[in-house]
Amino acid sequence: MTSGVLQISLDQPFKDQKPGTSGLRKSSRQFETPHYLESFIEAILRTVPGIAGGTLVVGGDGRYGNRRAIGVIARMAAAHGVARILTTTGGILSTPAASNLIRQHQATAGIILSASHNPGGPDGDFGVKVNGANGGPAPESLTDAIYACSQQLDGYRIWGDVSLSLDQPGQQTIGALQVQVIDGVDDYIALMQKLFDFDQISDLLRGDYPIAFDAMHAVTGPYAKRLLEGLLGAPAGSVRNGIPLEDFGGGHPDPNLTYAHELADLLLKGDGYRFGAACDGDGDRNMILGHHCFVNPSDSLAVLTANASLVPGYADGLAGVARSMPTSAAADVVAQQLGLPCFETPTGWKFFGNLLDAGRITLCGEESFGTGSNHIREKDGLWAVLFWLNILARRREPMSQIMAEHWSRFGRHYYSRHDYEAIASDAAHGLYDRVKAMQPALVGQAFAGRTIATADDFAYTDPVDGSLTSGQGLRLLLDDGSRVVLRLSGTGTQGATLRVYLESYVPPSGNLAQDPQLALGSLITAIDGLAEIKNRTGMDRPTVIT
Ligand code: VG1
Ligand code: CO
Repeated sequence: MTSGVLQISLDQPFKDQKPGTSGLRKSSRQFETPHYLESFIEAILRTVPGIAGGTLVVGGDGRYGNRRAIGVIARMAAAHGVARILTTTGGILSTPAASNLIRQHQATAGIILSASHNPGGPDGDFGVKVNGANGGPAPESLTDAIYACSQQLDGYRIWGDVSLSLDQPGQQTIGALQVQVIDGVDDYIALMQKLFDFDQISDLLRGDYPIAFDAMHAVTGPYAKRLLEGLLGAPAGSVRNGIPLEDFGGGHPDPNLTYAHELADLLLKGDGYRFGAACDGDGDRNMILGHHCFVNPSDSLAVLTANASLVPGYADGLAGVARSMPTSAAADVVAQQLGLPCFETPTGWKFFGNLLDAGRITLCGEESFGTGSNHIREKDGLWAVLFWLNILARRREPMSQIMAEHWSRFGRHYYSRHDYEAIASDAAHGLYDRVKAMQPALVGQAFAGRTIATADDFAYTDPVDGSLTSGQGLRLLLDDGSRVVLRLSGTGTQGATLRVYLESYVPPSGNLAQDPQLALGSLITAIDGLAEIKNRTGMDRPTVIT
């Protein structure tokens, strides 16, 4: 066994280590290429300010590659003079729990090992995300600098072979580095207990109120079992697929109607459950279902905003709300009626960080099943589940009734996202660039029985630091407030994914009880005609419809 620092040289730098919407995400095979993981970690350790002598939080969603990566990071951290690594038993750490640990322990940064909702295993994906001292995803200025560093790397430093034990809490050292293994669930639960009324929720769940939570064999299993079945008294078995597996049991840990269809069927077709929820691979997303009721994530943010006064952690009022651009304007209408500031940011949680740090917003969310608040700096799946349960415990009304009342007060934003996954990159970019080039001429044209009022590529000036982010999605805004947005995904690993976001508002006096695909039918047909989606992607229908 070699101990001490080794200097390994690279024949040439890896040129493909550009972080996407959330971190560097590639196939597990790619990450197993010799020196590939090490190269990206080296770029992180050379770039993140204050890392020498600092504390690093490290953990992941338990997917294939998690433990190996924690070992590599620890050995490289030792070689770079990091003072302390805080990691968790089994290396299991959800993204929201990691954000909390960084904040609680005043860490310099965090490295989260996850490809989120992408499948795992040797044939699946792996990912590395970097978070800053505020607990949130690194801003683009930092990920750009990490990328630039990776582009010209000629080697890396790593401590010689040492084996790290993650099986139980304890302390180990590698050179001068202290590696502390703690329980990854405790601090998170303590935080939830500060925000929600556990007595009320427990009262609901101990009554005749069967719930089903699907952890999808991913990271939230241990958290959900302790919270829902342990502290809150839901019957054993309420948490399904609760054991994290390296390949998520062969599934796709993406909580939507397509990939979490077993849970969706239980709630939407069956009669056994009053509430259902699922989270993704790393625990930051949530899908919320009631008996025969699917809550669209954009609506979810609006309902949480409208009902926040029922929840202890938010009863003192909200500073403001924010949503990502493709998310529907349902929360905007609530914010306006409540007199709250409302912000529209580009896709990706990193853009909420500055607003949260500056105290300008309390709640925020994305249409992609992400909801969160100022309690941490990531979206938080189980937090959203508890927020909903707290509302249900206070209101004691069926979810479908809560939704119907919400729409009759604020109006309804019919909303859907159509994803065309794994299409040829050339076809996707060709389609996108063509629409972008057409945009200036589209203003004033007829579209789906309306008129196009604005056509642009969304750009955002951060209200806190003034930074500009452009190229965030092609918008067609229609004269009646409806819109269609086209975006190319920044998280896929195979070919390209085209996302089509469709939205149309109906005021409280309108028809509030239509099927969203029907209500949006003319927009769906019109965008296919304009962008030649079927023709250019060669796909008859989207892979996923939300
Ligand atoms: C997707 C979602 C986006 C989300 C991102 C990360 O990005 O659309 O809203 O922030 O995933 O979520 P994209 O670029 O593929 O559309 V997660 O759960 O991977 O941290
Ligand atoms: Co995720």
